[in-house]
Amino acid sequence: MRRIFKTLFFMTALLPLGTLAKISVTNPIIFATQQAGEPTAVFMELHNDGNEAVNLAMVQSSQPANLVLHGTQNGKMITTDGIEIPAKGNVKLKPGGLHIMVFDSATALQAGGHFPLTLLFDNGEKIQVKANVVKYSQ
Ligand SMILES: [Cu+2]
Repeated sequence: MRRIFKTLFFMTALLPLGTLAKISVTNPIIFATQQAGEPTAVFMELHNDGNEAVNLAMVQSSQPANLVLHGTQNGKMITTDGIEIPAKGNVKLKPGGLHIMVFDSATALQAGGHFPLTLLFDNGEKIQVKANVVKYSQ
């Protein structure tokens, strides 16, 4: 009896996560900067296990900075309202394409460090990641 109760409790505890966690993130990176305030960008790969498209709607950081979702059109960066991750699909944020722009960082970002991010999706999911600060490269 006791064991059943334990098992039930365990399953119930896992259920909300199992039904919600559709988005996952791999290889989040941000380019290092020489000084505070120098614009930089975050890249990563987003995966959607769900049956419906999900949009990355907003990004925040516990570190003071101004974060904006950017796309690229005709070689120029443009602000975008959301980054769509197709159902059962992936989106790669990469230089020259979609990215998360970081303006007005209060500190310079040194290679080897981390930059904390909270990704907010329009399905209510919220994912915290630590982007690895890497040397600038194309
Ligand atoms: Cu940009």
